[in-house]
Amino acid sequence: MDCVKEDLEIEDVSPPNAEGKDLEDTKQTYGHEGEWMDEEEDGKDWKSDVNVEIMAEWFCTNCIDSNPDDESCCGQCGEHRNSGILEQGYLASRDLPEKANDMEQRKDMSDSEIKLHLTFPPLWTPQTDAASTAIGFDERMLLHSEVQTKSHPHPERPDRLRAIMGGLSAAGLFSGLCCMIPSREATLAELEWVHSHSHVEAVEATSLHEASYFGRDTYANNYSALAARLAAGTCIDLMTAIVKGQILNGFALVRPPGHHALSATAMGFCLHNNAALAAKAALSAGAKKVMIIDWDVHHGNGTQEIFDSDSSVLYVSLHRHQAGFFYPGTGAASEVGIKDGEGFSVNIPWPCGGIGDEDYLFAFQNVIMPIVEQFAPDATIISAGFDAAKGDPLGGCQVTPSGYAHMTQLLYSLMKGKLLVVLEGGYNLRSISASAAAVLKVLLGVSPGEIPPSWQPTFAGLLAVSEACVIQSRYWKIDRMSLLNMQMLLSAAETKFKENKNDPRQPVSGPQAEDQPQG
Ligand code: X5A
Ligand code: ZN
Repeated sequence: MDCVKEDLEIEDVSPPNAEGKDLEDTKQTYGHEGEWMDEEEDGKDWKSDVNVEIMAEWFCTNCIDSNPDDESCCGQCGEHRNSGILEQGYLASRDLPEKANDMEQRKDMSDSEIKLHLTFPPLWTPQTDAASTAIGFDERMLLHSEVQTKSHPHPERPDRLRAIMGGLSAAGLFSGLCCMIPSREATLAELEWVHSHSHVEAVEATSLHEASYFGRDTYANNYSALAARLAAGTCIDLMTAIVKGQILNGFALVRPPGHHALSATAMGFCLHNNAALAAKAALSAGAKKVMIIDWDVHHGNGTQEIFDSDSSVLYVSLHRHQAGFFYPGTGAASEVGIKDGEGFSVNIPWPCGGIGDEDYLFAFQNVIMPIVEQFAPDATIISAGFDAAKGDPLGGCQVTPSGYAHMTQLLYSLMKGKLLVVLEGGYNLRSISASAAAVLKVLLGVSPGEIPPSWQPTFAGLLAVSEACVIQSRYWKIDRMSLLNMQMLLSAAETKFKENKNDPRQPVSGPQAEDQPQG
């Protein structure tokens, strides 16, 4: 097992400032700053000189924040300790549903109070002529979970898929509307389309151990290699079926996620790069040009690396970057691809958190759609993490289900429906199940409607998009007028920005940010 141990110790994260990022990561991932590092060193969950009394706590199913034992609702997100979120996803009552269903108690409740407790699927009409949409899912992907040795649950947990599946079923999005494709395991030869032989072996070898780690945050148990093969195989099969015209589009509800997995390294909760494998499958099924658009809040460093020098795969990513201080640290706008692939990586790096729908739509309108129209892909894969969603414990951004629906719609129109959506990250169960449902509806042919007429990016969003525009205009035609317009908005906004206490999250044209609810 010598080679395994060696591989397990590889941690290929080279941030510009590892110390700053580690602290941020630990805090964001585990909610308790520094706590995790203590455990690594001494293997204890608590220090007796600090915690004289041991406080009982519970971890919120929805957002994994810790709560004192005497509270019944999560202080962070409001979810009831025993809510039905794993069965019903975003349609579960946030509060306990029994109260509203119990006629005795209900007598004393007002109509609006009852409405608060009962949630119904919003009304919508499926397109009857919609060509088929396939879901890829397999319960064996739930077997991949962290062997609990830490005091805080890992955010990348099996409940993520339970909540999404629950929400989709409760909303009636499955029955008769979608077809399920049976999952199959990717073969080792397929995995080597994008991964090194030793990487594939290292992942396979984890099945011999009850618990193993790639770096500090990427766990594996006995079933992780199986789950990772199933996730990859599901994406490969869905993509192949789309390119062959057997289905119109597909949603791969898979885990472990994939976009941080490099050709030779597992990292960032990712074992095999599912989206990259789907892109290779598209190419071998006859597609000449493939696009991967990655809206996970983290940069897909693995996907970018795999196709860095490849002009047949266009990689586009929107992500929180913070000048390299946000995980994984890569994805500056200046990273455009190398050799033959120069100009085939497009990075839109948000300089801070708090980025929302209007920034994403602004990026789609000004950089992404113009480039995608020129590239004219034969197949499009969305690396769909939902950790930029409002309420996500890691992302700190503001995207709503409607924002995800509009992004999907823009790509849907361009690709005439031919899309493969691959789940990546996303850690607030309510946010991810509502977002996944919104995306699936668009795949089923339900339009999210017009984009609201008046909307503005934030200063931070404008900054990132115009930076990407300037850099990408070396490779793609970017409309002169929209470049000019952005420059003008920018200089006007710079003045406002200074007046507005230097908050880059202010909308570029309004003081009304204060009125907007903060997630
Ligand atoms: C897939 C994904 C996040 C890794 C964060 C590590 N990974 N701190 O969202
Ligand atoms: Zn992510």
